[in-house]
Amino acid sequence: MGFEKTAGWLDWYADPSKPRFKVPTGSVDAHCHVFGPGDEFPFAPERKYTPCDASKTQLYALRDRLGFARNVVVQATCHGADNRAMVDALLHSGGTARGVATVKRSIIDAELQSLHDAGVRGVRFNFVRRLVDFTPREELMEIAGRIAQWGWHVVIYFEAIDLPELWDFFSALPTIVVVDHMGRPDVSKPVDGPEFGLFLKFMREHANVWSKVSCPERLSISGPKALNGERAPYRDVVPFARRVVEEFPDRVLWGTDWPHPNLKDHMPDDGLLVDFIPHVATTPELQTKLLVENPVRLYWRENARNNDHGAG
Ligand code: 0GY
Repeated sequence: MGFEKTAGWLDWYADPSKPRFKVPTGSVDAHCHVFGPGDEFPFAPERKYTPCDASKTQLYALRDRLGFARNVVVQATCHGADNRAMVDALLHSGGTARGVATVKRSIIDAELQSLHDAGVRGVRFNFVRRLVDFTPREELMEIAGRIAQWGWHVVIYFEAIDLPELWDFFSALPTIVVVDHMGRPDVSKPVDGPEFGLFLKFMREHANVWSKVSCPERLSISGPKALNGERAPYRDVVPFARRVVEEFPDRVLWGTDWPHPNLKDHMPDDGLLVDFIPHVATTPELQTKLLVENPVRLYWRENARNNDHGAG
């Protein structure tokens, strides 16, 4: 089945630079996606965008190019709750990839078990209105209660402006909760201001909440863009991500967000994006926590030295 990309769609960067920053051995790209290929794994009828193809083979080639060892493949909304492309990527990873699925309340235990066996360790609840239709809170809470029994966690994606309204629901989730992209702060506002202050308070008051310090290319207003050899990109995002890494070093993750759905302005060179990391995790100790220890503890618990942070 041929799919026509959404008008203005930006394809992923074809020939990324070799990063200057050498990531620690065993590093995990903890937020990335696969798209189709559409001929093999059709996009969902309810999708809000139609992307270019971005296959598992292309994802794993990028992993090797950037020097990473493992991936966490997050179900993209263009596949709805049809997790086949993501699961296929996990099954062809030789154990080097874990997954985050989208599931409906109607899923049966045998299907959850089969996702677990493939390497799924979480579900994603998406509150970004341009990406998904509304799902009732009680339905999501029921799913969270069920997946907790598998030791999985919940990944949440929302805009900063919606945090006050979502606070109580998030607080009631019974698992580890991982926030995508620092809850999408408006980085034109001060890092010490009330909006980001609320997010930091949310993390402070909930020891089960983690954050991905990913997606500077999505959040940045002033750049510079990770293009044309720029090794210090997205400087307006740095204070936000650095604050989270330094205050919560044991609860942060980083990911490329490849193949970068829905970017409108530019498509970053993923090699230069990796060079963003040492600006926000400034010591080898912080880098190892961010890229190795934390994601291994969450996604490869059986390999982690400390099992104390597992949910469920
Ligand atoms: C991201 C961000 C976006 C899209 C999705 O699943 C998705 O479609 O997550 C976005 O458009 O902001 O994390 O990939």
